[in-house]
Amino acid sequence: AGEDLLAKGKKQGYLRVAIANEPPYTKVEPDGTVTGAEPDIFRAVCKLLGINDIQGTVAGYDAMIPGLNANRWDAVTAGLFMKQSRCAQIDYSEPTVVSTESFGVKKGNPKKILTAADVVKNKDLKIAVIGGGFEEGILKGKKVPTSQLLPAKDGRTGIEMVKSGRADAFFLPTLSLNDLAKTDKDFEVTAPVQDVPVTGAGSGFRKGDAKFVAAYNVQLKKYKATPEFDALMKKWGFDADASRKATKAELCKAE
Ligand code: 6CS
Repeated sequence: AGEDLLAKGKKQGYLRVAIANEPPYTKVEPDGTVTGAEPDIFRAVCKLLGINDIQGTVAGYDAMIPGLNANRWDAVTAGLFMKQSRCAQIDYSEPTVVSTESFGVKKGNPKKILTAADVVKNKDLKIAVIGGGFEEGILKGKKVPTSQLLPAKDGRTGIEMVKSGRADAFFLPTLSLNDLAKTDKDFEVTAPVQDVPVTGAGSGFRKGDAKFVAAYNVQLKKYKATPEFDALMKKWGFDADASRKATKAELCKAE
C-alpha cells in the first residue's frame, strides 16, 4: 500500500471498491449508483471514518483479490465469502453479511438436488457455478470433477443454463437465487443446503492496510449496534443478529 488508506480516502473523498452485480449482496442501479447490502454497509462505515463516497467497479469473483492486490481498487465489498485461502491473501473486516447457499433448479427439482452430497454421488450432473466463486470451491473441495462444473459469468447466465438444460442446477447464495426468482418464475430455489459451510463476508482489504482495517472495525462495530444497521439488513433481506454473532476467526475456517 505505501500510502495511508485512511488519509488517501479522506483527501480524495472516496475509496474504490470491487463489486459484483448480484442482489441483494451487490447491485448497480440503472443510474450507476453502487448499492446492495455490502456496499451500503461499507459506505456507511466510511462516512463514520470521514470518507464520504465510494466508487464501484464490477468485477468477476475470480478477479477481486488479484485486482485488490494490484491496487485496482481499495476494498472488495461484494459478499466475498471468507474461507481459508481468501483469509490468507487479504485482510477482512469483521463480518457484515452472513447467509446460506441453495441450488437453482428446474421446477419440481427433477434430479432431486438438495445437498452437496447429492452432487458428489451423481457423476452425470452438471452444475453451474460462478467462476472462482465460493460454491465452485466447495464442490472442488469435495472432489467433484471440473468437467461437471460449468462456469457462469453471473446470476442471470447461471439461471439460463438451468432453464436451457445445459446445467442441472445452479449453486449460488439462497438470497441471490431468490432475487433472480422475483422476475423469473421458471425455476425454483431449494431450501438452504445443509452440508456446506455457513457463508459470511466482510469487506476485504490489502494486508498492507491493516491500520485502516483496525480503524474500520472500530466503526463497523459501532455501526452494527445502531438501528440503521438493522434497517439496512432488513431492506436487503439479511439477518442482522446473525451478522452480529459471527466472527471472522470462525468464518475464515471454511475450506
Ligand atoms: O464469495 C463468493 O465467491 C460468492 N459470493 C456471492 C455473494 N455470490 C457468488 C460468489 O460465488
